[in-house]
Amino acid sequence: FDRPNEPLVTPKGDNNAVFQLTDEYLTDDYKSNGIEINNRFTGNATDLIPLENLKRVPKFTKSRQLPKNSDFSLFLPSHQRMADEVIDELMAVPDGDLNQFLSTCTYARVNLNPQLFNYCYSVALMHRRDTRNIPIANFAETFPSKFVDSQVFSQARETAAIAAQGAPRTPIIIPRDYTATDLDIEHRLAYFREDIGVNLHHWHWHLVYPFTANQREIVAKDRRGELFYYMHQQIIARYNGERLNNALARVKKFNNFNEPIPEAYFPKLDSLTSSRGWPPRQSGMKWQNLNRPVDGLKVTIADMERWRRNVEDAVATGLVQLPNGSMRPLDIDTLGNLIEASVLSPNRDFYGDLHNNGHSFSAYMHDPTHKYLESFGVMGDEATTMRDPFFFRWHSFIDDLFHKFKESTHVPRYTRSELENRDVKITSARIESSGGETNTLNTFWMASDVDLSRGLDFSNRGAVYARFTHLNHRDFQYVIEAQNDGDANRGTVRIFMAPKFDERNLPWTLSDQRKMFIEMDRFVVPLNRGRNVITRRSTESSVTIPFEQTFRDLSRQGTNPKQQSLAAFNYCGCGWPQHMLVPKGTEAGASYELFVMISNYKLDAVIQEDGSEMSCKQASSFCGIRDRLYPDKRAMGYPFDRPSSTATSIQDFLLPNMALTDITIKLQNATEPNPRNPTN
Ligand code: CUO
Repeated sequence: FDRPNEPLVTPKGDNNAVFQLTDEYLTDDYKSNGIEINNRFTGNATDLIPLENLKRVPKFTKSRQLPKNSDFSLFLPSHQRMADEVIDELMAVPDGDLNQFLSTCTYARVNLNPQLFNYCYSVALMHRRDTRNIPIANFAETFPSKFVDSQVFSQARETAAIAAQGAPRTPIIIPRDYTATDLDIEHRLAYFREDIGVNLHHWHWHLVYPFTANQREIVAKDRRGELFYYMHQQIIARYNGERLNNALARVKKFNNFNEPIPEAYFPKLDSLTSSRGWPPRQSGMKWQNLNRPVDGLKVTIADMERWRRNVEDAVATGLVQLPNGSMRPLDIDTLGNLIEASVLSPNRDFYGDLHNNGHSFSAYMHDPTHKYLESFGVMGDEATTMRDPFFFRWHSFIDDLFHKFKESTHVPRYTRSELENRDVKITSARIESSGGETNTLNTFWMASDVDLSRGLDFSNRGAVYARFTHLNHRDFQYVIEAQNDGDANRGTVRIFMAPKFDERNLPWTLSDQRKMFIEMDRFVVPLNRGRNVITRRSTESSVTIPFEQTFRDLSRQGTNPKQQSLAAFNYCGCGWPQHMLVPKGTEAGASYELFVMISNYKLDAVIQEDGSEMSCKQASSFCGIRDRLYPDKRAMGYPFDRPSSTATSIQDFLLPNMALTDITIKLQNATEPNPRNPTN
């Protein structure tokens, strides 16, 4: 299943086949035309997987209509309906009957578009009781063409064809600047927008939090609407901080839907599914009314403006209109579902599908009516959308709707008792870098290898590495000293960072700076009576997953497939990549403020509903915990999610249980090879 570009067919009755397919599984192409089918695995197969006759053969009435060489996007209504249909079938196989499940998946894999299959299979693995501990294959390895320069692939094929099996492989170098030059100022942010780990995180987040499915419980996860707001708000905050580090102003929200868009994007990606290039977007293009029957997409800019007005009314009045005309109070979770829109939106007719359609408008500016038979641009795919500068302009517009709500009178300001933690006082907070410096974070560039071979249809097995350059930082730790004059108890440590100055190099007002604070970590600690020294390593962050988890560090797993799957076990891919935890900073040193708070755990604690084993809890700040309640009772982003009633600067905001420390982020503008690279 991990090799989407290879057929699954094997000759009938071949006992060396990995998948022993019977006629039932074969598509008409192979069933009746007399082609003699070679078994690609003959002689190599050691583990045989017999398939059962299906107790229920899925019809796949809608989903079969998507051609196998078509690209797939969840933002398209017709594709959503296809995915809903397939997910229903995969979920309908009785719990515990893994042979039937595997056989049904095989049938789906043989008969359906590979991208559609991969999405539905991943959702099913994640949501079925009997498969929830099975790791999802790394999407960048399965579909590498969504993540790396298309020129890599012809070189990769050459390498695979020439190099002998088992011979050492030299990596193919992906240049750092392959999508544009610095003549385009937006290109300064390419290292952020095109980072493989960042895009994988975003894709994985949407896989964990689908906005559509016929089975409500797949969508209706704890606070998923609020998390849609918060995770994307943090992406915008991080991006704005990076812009300041690159001498650019914060991103301008896309406010006028009829305005030409100056930021262009030329992705230089090819789709290996459709064998076509991803369409570029030129400077000065505009949104156009969309009428693409093939995608089930008929939506006008006037629709978008109407939905926007309705959402803005809900934000201004603090009330949601229900389909029967009655009103109910608006909350942040409902607002998230309503704007996205997910199937939990309380009134989809009235509030429409604002955010998702924004992606579609942006993705189809080059062919709004399907006149040229063109597919969507990168904005139309959750795995590629963050590459485009326009993603951030669109999501700044979305973010601003949420901020307007948080700034309205419908969201009460925090009282002092909601912010303070009586008896607890932070006496100092500092950062110790592994390089030995205090309150300085060190960033640099690193060259790392990814294995592309799964996503490529090579006959010659073996790894094919691509070496790409990404931001990284030296490990560090926080050291926090706190005095507790009360009884022993617990506290939640909340760590944020923001640039100290705005784009004009002036100190921030709190109303702006609060939107710039990026969450670095959040964790619960015991507080003894008296003096406490809390240390926490940067690698333990509740925001990130380790590098090996983002990229599935093959170098450490050996070549034995069994070893590999063991090492990949418990792999949960949602989480901000650890290598992007720290903003780039500047060579001269960028001034940042480190904010640390210890809040009262009694007001933070969440009682989980059941005691089942926890999995995927690492990156809980952005991804929640699988099958559990979001592990913090406070509003997401607390204490910066809403304006302060009194403070105008961060200094005014501080209470004894908080601390603010000046820190510097220094970039060493040189590239180091990743010591874990298998090709070193
Ligand atoms: Cu994540 Cu617009 O929701 O891309």
